[in-house]
Amino acid sequence: LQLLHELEKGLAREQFMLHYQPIVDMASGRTVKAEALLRWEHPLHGVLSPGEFIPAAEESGLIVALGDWVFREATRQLAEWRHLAAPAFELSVNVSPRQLHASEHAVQDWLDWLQQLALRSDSLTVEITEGVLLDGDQATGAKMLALQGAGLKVALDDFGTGYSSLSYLKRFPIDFLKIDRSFVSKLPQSQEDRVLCSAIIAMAHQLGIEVVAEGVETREQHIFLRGQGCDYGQGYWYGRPMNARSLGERLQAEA
Ligand code: G
Ligand code: G
Ligand code: MN
Ligand code: NA
Repeated sequence: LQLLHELEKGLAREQFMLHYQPIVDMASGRTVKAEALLRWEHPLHGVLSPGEFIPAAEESGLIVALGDWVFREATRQLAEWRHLAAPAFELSVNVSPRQLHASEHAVQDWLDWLQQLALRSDSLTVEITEGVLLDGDQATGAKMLALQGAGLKVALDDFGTGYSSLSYLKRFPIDFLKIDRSFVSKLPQSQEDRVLCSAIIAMAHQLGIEVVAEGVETREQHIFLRGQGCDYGQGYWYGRPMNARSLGERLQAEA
């Protein structure tokens, strides 16, 4: 209850901010996208990460307002970067199950907002985790399809860690899958993880899905994954999550 009150106050007082982690095109090495990651600059407790407050926001329903804020802030920033530095740059935002389920008009509201910003809907990717549809929730699935129908892209986050990764690929026209970092961290030494990553990449490509490797921390991991044809990399090797200004400078330097 206390936390819920704090969350409401934090939203009203603009204590939330987005950090952006670069996503690099493996073949060219260029920063072609970023994932927006939510932070709460709490006046007493310092910077809080999503794991510390998203569950409470979901339970209370405040996730809808918070998610709308994330969407608007990320797209406003994206429009600025596309205008100033990188006309083809793209962003990913994370969307939680509860948010999709509860947001009555979100899809149309978001499309209107993109139009106001003169942003193409395919410049934005919505990242969902497998949990989203595990509920067997028809309404949530329908919302995802509506987002895709409107031209937004969908990424399946943390791929390989849930029960239903594969059936997901069958039921939804996924654009990207993000290999969970638990499959990447022991590359290239682990023979099992080499096999799993190669197989995931090959399977995705045959289904017309592009692949993002998460948690790439070393040059050797980058080289191995690039050699397997992985499309994009994200992780400390390319860059940590950073504030908007730092990412803007990076985009300008690469332009
Ligand atoms: O950056 P960090 O390691 O703290 O992120 C942890 C997790 O929080 C990520 O896996 C991500 O899925 C989730 N997350 C980050 N930003 C958001 C957001 O804006 N909304 C939701 N629902 N989840 C987020
Ligand atoms: O679940 P999701 O992929 O949305 O979470 C992204 C989270 O992973 C972010 O909180 C980010 O801080 C973290 N992260 C990003 N790159 C790396 C990395 O190279 N290594 C590790 N250990 N964590 C990372
Ligand atoms: Mn994510
Ligand atoms: Na992930």
